[in-house]
Amino acid sequence: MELTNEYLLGIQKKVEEKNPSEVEFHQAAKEVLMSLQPVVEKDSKYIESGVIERIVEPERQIMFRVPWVDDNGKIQVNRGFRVQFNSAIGPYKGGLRFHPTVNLGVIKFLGFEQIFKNSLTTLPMGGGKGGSDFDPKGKSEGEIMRFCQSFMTELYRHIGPDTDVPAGDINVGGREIGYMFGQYKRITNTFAGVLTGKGLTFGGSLARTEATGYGLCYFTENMLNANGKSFKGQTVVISGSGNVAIYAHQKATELGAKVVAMCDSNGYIYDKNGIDLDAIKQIKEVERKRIKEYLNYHADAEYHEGCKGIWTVPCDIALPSATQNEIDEESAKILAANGCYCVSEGSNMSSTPGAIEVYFANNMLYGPAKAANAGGVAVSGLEMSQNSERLSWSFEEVDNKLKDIMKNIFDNCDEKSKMYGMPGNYMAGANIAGFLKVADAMIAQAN
Ligand code: NDP
Ligand code: 2IT
Repeated sequence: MELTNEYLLGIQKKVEEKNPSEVEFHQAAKEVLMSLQPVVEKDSKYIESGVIERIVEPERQIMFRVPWVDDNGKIQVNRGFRVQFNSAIGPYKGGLRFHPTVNLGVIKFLGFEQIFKNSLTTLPMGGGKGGSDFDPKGKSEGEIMRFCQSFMTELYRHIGPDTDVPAGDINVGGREIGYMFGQYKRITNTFAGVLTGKGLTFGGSLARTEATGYGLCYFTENMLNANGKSFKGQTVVISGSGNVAIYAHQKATELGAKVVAMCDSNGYIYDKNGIDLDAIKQIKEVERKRIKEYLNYHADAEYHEGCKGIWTVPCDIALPSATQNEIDEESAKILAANGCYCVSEGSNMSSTPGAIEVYFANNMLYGPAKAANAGGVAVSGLEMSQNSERLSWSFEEVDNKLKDIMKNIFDNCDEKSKMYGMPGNYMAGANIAGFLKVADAMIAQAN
């Protein structure tokens, strides 16, 4: 697919001029604009209302200093971000990422995609994202706690249960959310549903931990079924070994697949017998160590330095679940040559534009992140509902709602791909379906 529509090309040009060096944001915007070509050609109201010019401009972006005291008593400083991108259909909602690669362009691509993802869930959530270039690797518990507290000491004034509700993302899990929630509560003297992914003793939802990985597999199973296939008996490669990857492994295995490779940013493991998830959980969730340690549990498995090599492991289905642009054109070609017929994205913007072209050229099934990984934020939305009614639902109740939401997302992507003349292009389907609801709300609200 190419971006050829003159009007949309003009918007893309402006996005690039007004936001120089934000390359990830340019990439995310271009993919959506490309998908919207048949939409503006069918209904001129999306041009006349200027809604697309508006949707690529964040409502508000906040950048702040985060000073924190390290274990030697020295003050360190990081940069904090919160981009409140769109509130047309609900309070800003989206995760916080702590990683040295975080910059404004990364947060803006994530916040932009979150608008459409949250719309697809059908729940009332706008789009936002935040985080910091803080690197938790090698930091002590105390340093991480003090960083989280300092981060919230600024962030608290910008968020609220009806304003903006952050959650986790890379390197922000239950522990960090707990520290940030505690700080918010102390500063404001309110016990409020202002973050999701909370601990189960203070307002967290059952199944939120599992939600993104489970949801990814529910979406993928729906996509496979619609194309005469299923996870059963398939060989699967999952990149990453964090929250999304671990629960994707668990659900894919439950659905009958064998997961043979996983990775972290240092390297990947290949276990022809199927990766032992208990070992991974022990290494990653309990000990917070490197994936290489897996060899201490299974000496006959292989470890290879470098995470990119994971895409050379032959598989039927690939579930990238680490970070953006982790599959490039070269890796996509290797996957295709080795017989992989389905790529479904747990990480946000897992694939470069070149990789996506390879998927389509090889008639592979492609589940785009904003649809495939929407289960996490969907259960965050359910956590907000439970907090509002001051009740908590059972695991089964939440999991069943998640299953329904993921099926509905797949059906909606499928339907829109057909309606706009691109059957099977779930990327376009997701972008269009996510866009239409938000755009109509923005037009009605004239902002
Ligand atoms: P975690 O921090 O729990 O795990 C991240 C995993 O990816 C780790 O194995 C990490 O390795 C690896 N990783 C991170 N950055 C890089 C990098 N630059 N290069 C190579 N490997 C990397 O995060 P999550 O599992 O929560 O998030 C994974 C992806 O899923 C992200 O793209 C996130 O945006 C997306 N996502 C997360 C949701 C959630 O609910 N948590 C919801 C929807 C999407 P290492 O430990 O070596 O850094
Ligand atoms: O990318 C994502 O959807 C997330 N990191 C989860 C966001 C959320 O608010 O639960």
